[in-house]
Amino acid sequence: MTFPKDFLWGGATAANQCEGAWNIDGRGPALTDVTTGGSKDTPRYVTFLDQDGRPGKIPAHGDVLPEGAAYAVLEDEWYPNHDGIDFYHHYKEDIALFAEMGFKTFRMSISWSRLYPKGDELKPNPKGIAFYHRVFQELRKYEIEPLVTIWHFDTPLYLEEHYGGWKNRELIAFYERFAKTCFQEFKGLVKYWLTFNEINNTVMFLDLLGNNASDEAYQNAYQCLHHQFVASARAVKIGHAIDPQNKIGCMICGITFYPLTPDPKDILENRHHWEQNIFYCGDVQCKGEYGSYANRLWKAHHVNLEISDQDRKDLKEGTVDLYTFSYYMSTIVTTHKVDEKVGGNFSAGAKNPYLTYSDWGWALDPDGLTYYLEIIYDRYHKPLMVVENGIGAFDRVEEDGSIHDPYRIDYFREHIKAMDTAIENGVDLIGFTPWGCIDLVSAGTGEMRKRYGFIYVDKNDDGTGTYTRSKKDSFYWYKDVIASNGKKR
Ligand code: P53
Repeated sequence: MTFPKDFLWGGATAANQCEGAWNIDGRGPALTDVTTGGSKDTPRYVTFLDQDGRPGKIPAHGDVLPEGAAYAVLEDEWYPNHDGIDFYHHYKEDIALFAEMGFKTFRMSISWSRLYPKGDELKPNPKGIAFYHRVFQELRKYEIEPLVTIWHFDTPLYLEEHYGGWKNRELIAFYERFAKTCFQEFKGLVKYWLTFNEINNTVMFLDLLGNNASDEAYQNAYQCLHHQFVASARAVKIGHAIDPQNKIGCMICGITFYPLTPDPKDILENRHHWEQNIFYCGDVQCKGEYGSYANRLWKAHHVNLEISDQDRKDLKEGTVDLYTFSYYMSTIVTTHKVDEKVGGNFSAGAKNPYLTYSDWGWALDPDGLTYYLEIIYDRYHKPLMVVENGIGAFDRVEEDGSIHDPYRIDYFREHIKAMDTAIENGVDLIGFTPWGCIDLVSAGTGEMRKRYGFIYVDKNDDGTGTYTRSKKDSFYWYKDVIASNGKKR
């Protein structure tokens, strides 16, 4: 038996992908509310009206709005995040189902624009606060420990439009106010916090999307990241001051990188990928300063960062208590010409002949999880948590309503084994919250049919569906896993 006695088994969600109720009870719009649905092969778009009032759209990742345009919800477009799976009105039922599976913890996020509809107000929206109070009380009823992400891809739209988003240093102060409100309001109800979801995506996606981003794009991405690092560090300090019981973590999109060949050039290139995409953020958030290689990364794209002395002090004083990460796949790095490429969203690059791939082109690689856990634990010696993991798949509902998802059970069985191995090898792993424990809107593609849940939600990509929840085979399987503390799997 390797899993510690009080291991935090649970599941994970994010506000913008499950709550819905996008314009109810005073909530303001977030960027995700002007983002359309897409698919594996078609991107999601962000929609706007141009300066002459004509509708238009740009791909959701990387591009900037044309001069004079304003974000807008357009009549003929589909915005899956508007309704999500309507967790806003179903949270009691959903939490009861989590409790039935035996969840010890539930990862969720707080929608910034539900608390601060525009983002720059001085006082929060009481109806927003009240909603999260109800959710946390409900969790407490079942003794489920909340694990709360403060920012999960959902900066208020107003801050994007009127301040230019995270490029602008002013966002640090707005985020700080938002985070402080969370720590104060939910003191005693929440102990585990994550400051920024997959903070490393900002830079990593420039590479993963594979369309040779400009130096300007890198400049912006690194500057945004720096502001988020400072915001995160300041939030950690505030969180600890408000309640010394608080455990606050970073959250990194964990991808395991492998070199394609033994060519030393590939080995070096691979190491540089780890630095740019994985260590860069972890080092700042866990060690409180930029890694020795940071100058090299900046130079490669002629990046010039504004970092003040106060920033450096904040980073040093605001290091995190835990390192948490998502893990879905590994990927291959090479300096050589690639013959066979992986197709799919966020999975450019060479195909790994030793692995199989999900329907969305993500490499299925449990050993990569062991590898990641061991490398990271050795680097930081902080408790780790796998706060996302899972397989997005097409599920079929049988005539009698049952849903057989052996592929999901197989996936988790192997990944739990991989965690078991890492613990055996000395890693301090304290929790596991599989992604989309209840089906929700995909972040990458905006689809419903890319399902992750143990719980099926009757909601479809054409907008139809009753929002009825039902249990998949994996629901009963995961319940046994938790009850046996990982032994029965
Ligand atoms: P979806 C890309 C690559 C790895 C993780 O992703 C990613 C993404 C962004 O799509 O995001 C995380 O829904 C993220 C969640 C997201 C989940 O992975 O594209 O933290 O919000 O839903 C799964 O299949």
